[in-house]
Amino acid sequence: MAASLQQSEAERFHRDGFIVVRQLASAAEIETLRALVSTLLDPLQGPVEFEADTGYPGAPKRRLDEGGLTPRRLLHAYSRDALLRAWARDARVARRLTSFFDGVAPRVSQCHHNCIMTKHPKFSSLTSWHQDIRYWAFQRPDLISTWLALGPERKANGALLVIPGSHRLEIDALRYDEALFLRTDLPENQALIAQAQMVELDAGDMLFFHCRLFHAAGRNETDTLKCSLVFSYHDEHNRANPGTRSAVYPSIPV
Ligand SMILES: O=C(O)CCC(=O)C(=O)O
Repeated sequence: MAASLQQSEAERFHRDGFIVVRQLASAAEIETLRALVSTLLDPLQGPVEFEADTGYPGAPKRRLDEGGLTPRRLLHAYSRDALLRAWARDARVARRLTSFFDGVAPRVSQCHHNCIMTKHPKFSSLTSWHQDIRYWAFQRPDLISTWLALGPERKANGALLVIPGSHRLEIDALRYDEALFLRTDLPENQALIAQAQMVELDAGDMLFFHCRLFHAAGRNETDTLKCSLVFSYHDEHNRANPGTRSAVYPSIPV
């Protein structure tokens, strides 16, 4: 990739807090990944976060409620399969992350995201406005997640919404609810949310987004499963705080 293209991607990433790289993965690569996801879903292989575990609006309250055992995240993607490990450490991804981390080498976290997000028809809940960093503990709040679409992502199946530039905002603690989602009853939050932009993706597109970027997503209203492969990275100088859930498993150099 030309240095100037890499620089302009980095500039846009730093300005907006996200960037979409179209067709980073080929159709053949996506087909292989989708075949793997099918084997992980049937028969279902754990560990899995179920809809009932999310506590999100519209999710079944208990695992034994109708739809409660619908898989929402196939956890620990990195340790599930060599193909997923290869994706976490893919050179096309690593090169961009290094550039977004101002030349410092990335490490993939095994503690955060590190999953295949699945959004099933019928029993998918929506995700309210939040920043991923809210439950993560690192020396610096400067991590980047990659979101590889394994199929189309549109409004109808719960595509992500982002607020461009929101990773640079300092938000008063009173503007969050107890679970650290943005309170939607406050006019100042409503004005912020009005700036949201939908991130429509096709299979093979990759979204890179900063851990302070506000984002949300809707339900899957279609009759087709949506799935995406998601990893989070920090630079090798930015360590997880000892004793926190961010430090439970070591990060892996990419
Ligand atoms: O697909 C979704 O519902 C969004 C998931 C999300 O934002 C997250 O896991 O941080």
